[in-house]
Amino acid sequence: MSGNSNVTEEVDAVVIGAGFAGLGMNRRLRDEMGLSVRVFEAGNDVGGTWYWNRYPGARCDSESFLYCLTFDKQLMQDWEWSGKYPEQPEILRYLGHVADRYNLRSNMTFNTRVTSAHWSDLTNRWTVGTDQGDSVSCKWLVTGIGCLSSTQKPKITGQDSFSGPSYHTGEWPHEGVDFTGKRVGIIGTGSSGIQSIPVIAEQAKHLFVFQRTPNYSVPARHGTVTKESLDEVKKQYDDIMAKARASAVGMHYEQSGQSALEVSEEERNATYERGWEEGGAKFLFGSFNDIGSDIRANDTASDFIRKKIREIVKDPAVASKLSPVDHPFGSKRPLIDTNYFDTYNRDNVTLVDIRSAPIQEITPTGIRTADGEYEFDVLVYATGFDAMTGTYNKMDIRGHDGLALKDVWAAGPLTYLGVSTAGFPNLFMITGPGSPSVLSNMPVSIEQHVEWISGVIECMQKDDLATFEADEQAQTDWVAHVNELASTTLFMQADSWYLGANIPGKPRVFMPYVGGVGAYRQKCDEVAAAGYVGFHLGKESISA
Ligand code: N01
Repeated sequence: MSGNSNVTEEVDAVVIGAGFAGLGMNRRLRDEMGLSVRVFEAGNDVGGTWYWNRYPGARCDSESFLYCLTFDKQLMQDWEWSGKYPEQPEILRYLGHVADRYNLRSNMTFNTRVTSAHWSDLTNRWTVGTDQGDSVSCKWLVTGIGCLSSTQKPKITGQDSFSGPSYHTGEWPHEGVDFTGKRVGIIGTGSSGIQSIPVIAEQAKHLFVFQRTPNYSVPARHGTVTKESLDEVKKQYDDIMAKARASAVGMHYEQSGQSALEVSEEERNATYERGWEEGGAKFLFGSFNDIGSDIRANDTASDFIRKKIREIVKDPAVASKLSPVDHPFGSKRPLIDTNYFDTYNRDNVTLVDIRSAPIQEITPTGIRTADGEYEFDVLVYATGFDAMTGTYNKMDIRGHDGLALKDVWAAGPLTYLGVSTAGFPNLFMITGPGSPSVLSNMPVSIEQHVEWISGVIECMQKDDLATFEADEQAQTDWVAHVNELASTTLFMQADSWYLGANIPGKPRVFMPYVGGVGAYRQKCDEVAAAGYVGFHLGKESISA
């Protein structure tokens, strides 16, 4: 059936990745739909993002009870989160529990990276190749590869000469790193940087933070959760998740309906103050509805955070360097932290502003910038990821007539609904570019795609269809819609990874869908209800 004599296995579906997406998809296709499934995972166990990102302080910004799979209500009742925000070890334990509970590892192949996937118009099947020599033929190919899974380590002159160990936050050693008595240099002050800097500072002899762009951050107000509060959530879980699914960002909070500009300064500051005290997403979502769209409204929030930075950080020169001025609050990923700005009051922490005095080279003993030399024993790269497209581009994915996905996406990713791309039949991307994905609480968006993709496959089985493929025009219209929505927001005013701006040479295209999780779900449901309008359904089954 595969037409390839080297094929090592024939299955209905191949799923790439064993994080939330791969686990959820495997469970659905294999256990609920009875398909044969092979899952490939590069790591040596399940976990995805949470398998790789083990840096000190790593935790999720979504509250723990929202950061879960919902396909089994009993699982939701049984699992007891301990933290307000789930910490990396706990999320990894949770995903391990899900794998154990449903025996999801039995058809997973670990330590194996998918390197190629080639579509055949003759057989209407994919042949998936791996770095371990597998060659698996499948009818459906589903990527659950994450949006932030290709680490970005900038090329800096002399970096190979550094004599101490160096680590990327996204590929952290499983045995951990002991910084006791060490001088540490860290490059990067995004989410990974602001989470790890306070924790490393507590352990290290000295920490040098190399900051190119200061970031806004609000306190997370992290803590433990009580059994009583979790029990209360569990009683209302259906309601909470229904709200999350219909919301803008996959969380159940009520979004404020008020403009920051229609209240007095006193009232506005009182609202921000409450958000600051409550912490986390409440600051952004519970305050005003135009912070993300109106620069005048945004200025009020940005000013408030800058004032807080000046209050917290004792040295005014350091506070000034830590205050973002080149982009509006929220135009980069909003950050929440624990003691981040406070950390710069410690005697053993030095902020090095590499915007005004750029890094010239990494030397065997540290970093030389335009204004001095900084010596340390360990170097940490908190420099982020080639987001959303990086991992796709690393695989040799070929559709009709050998068409390479990375060529089709050379000027930016092209998808219809962020789940499918024209020219690549029966390929489904969980939280692909053009879907809400990274602008949402990921498990909510992941499960929506798992459900929608399984709906397509059920329909194909029922109608004995061979192929399912996005229409070029529908795709063009969707990409235009995604861009148009983004252009009405302040997201376009920052050099963020959402726009590919962190990768030299990457096309500047806003990749996620900003229209909101609820609106997006509705659109996907309408497309399905209308018989998958905007997709071509190939009627000729090879089994016919
Ligand atoms: O990466 P980033 P991240 N020289 O790209 C700097 C998710 N996440 O790993 O801003 C010097 O945000 C760069 O500087 P600049 C979350 O979605 C979630 O921190 O480009 N500096 C920046 O400071 C997040 O947004 C969670 O000027 C260089 C930093 O490195 C995404 O992952 C936790 C440089 C990179 O920041 C990525 O976050 C962690 C260079 N050549 C991550 N290149 C939670 O849920 C880059 N930088 C909490």
